Amino acid sequence: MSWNAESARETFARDGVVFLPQALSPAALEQARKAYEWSLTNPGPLASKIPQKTDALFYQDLYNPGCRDAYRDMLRASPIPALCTDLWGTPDCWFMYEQVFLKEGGESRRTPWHQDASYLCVGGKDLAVAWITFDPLSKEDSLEFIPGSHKGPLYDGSRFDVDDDTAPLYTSGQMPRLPDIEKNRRDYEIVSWPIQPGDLVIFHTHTLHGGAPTHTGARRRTLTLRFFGRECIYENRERQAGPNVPGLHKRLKPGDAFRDDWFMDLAKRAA
Ligand SMILES: O=C(O)CCC(=O)C(=O)O
Repeated sequence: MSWNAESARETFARDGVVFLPQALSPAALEQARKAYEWSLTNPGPLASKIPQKTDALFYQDLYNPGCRDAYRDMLRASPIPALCTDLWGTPDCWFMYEQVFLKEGGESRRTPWHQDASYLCVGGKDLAVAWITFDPLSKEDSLEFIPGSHKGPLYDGSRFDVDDDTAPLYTSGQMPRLPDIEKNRRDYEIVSWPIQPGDLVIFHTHTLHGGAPTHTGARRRTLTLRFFGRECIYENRERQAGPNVPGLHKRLKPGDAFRDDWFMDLAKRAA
C-alpha cells in the first residue's frame, strides 16, 4: 500500500475521486475477477449491449438479483468496504449494487460523461464507487474524472444515445442537461491514471466521469461496486431511479436516512 489514509481522505473529500495503487492483493483481485466472470456467464434481466456506431461490443449488466449470493464472500473478504469507511471517516458501509462493463472487438465508443447520482435515489457524503479493471490501461484508455464536480450541480443523466452523449435521461427538465464536456475538453480539468490490475479508483457517485473508447485489439473488463455509508439520504428522482431494490421506493421517502435490510452490511465495527 503506497498511500496515506489521511491524505486519501482529504483527496476524496476535495476531488470526489482517489487513485489507490495496488489496493487489492492478488487474492482480492482474483476474487473480484471471479465475481466479474460470474456476472458475464449469468446475465441478469438488465444486461444490455450499449448502442454503438461500430460492430465493437460495449456490454453492461447491473442489479443482477443473483449477485447478492454470488458476490457475498468476495465482498466480505474485500478490503474495499474498510477503504470506503476510511475515506468517509464514518464507520458504516453497505453494499448497494454492482455493474460490469466489457468493451472489446474493435473501436468502441466512449462511455458518455455522466454522474451515477442522476440514476440513483440516494445522496449524501458517504457514497463510493470502486472501479476495478482486470486489464492494464494507459492513462488515455482509462476512466476520466472532473475533480471537485461532486460538489457542483447534479445534471440530468445521459441516456447513452448513440448520436448525442448529452441527450437527457429524464424528460421533465428538473435537472440541467449535461454540458458537452467531450467537445470542450480544454475548458475542464480532467484527471485519469494509467492502471495496473490491483489498482483501485474510488469515486463519489456525484463525480462527473466518462470512459475512454477501446481500440482494435484491446479489451477493457471492468467491475464497479457501489457502496453507501452513514451520511446518506433517500432523494427523489424521476421514474423511481435505482438502486433496483424491491419495494424500496414505498419504504423510504425523500429526506429519510438511506437504509434498508436488503443491503448487505459490510462494516467491521469494533466490538
Ligand atoms: O468503465 C466504464 O467505461 C464506465 C464506468 C462507469 O461509468 C461507472 O462505473 O459509472
